[in-house]
Amino acid sequence: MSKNDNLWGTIRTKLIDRKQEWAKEGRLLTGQRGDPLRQRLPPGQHEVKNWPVLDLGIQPRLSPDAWALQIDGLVSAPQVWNWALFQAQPQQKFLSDIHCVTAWSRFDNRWEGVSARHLLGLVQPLPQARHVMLYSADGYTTNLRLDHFGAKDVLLAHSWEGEPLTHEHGGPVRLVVPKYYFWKSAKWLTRIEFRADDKPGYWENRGYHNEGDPWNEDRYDR
Ligand SMILES: Nc1nc2c(c(=O)[nH]1)N[C@H]1C(S)=C(S)[C@@H](COP(=O)(O)O)O[C@H]1N2
Ligand SMILES: [Mo]
Repeated sequence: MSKNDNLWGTIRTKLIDRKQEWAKEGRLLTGQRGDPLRQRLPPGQHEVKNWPVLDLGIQPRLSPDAWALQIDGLVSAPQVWNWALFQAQPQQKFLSDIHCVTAWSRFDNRWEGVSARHLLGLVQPLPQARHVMLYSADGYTTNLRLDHFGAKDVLLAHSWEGEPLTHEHGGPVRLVVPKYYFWKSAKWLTRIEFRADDKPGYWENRGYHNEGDPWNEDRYDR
């Protein structure tokens, strides 16, 4: 390991520690509820025009050829999509806002990809399936309720603002779940597992809320 790797390792650990501290302290909590029909910004959020990069500091560089998505667990028709199969699915363009739990929001992001609704129609979850676990190439995981995953605005995105997603932002394919804090939107998505029981993911295991609705200010597990 080089000196730089060690330095980066230390910075990364500090960032993760700080986010865990925020959860313990309840940082940024306003105690208010928001109304998405009357406001654009959920409580405690501010708007940014740039697009910050947030992750665990490991940013896999996956070429589309090296990427595949496994869809398995409690489904009638498990799938493995390589890039060609993924591209062969119906493509959709969605517009949505990002709300990150570290308090920035970014409005009107133009995404393109394959909708979660389309995926659900193909794989047909079994009646026992109630939750999904998302797995990423950097070792990250996050959990969603099946009905939250199946909302009509959820997208497996490969493009943002008309350009392929950069690797920093989770390319070749990331999930976008607009109604929940952005930590639910797994970057470098490689597996979707359908489950009967719920299981916390990376941040859900470290003091963050299990569902993460920004309008309820579901920042932390408290
Ligand atoms: N695979 C993976 N996905 C991830 C993360 C991560 O560390 N690894 N971080 C999450 C968090 S906390 C946020 S805020 C968003 C950030 O996405 P961005 O870097 O494109 O803004 O990705 C989410 N998805
Ligand atoms: Mo985040």
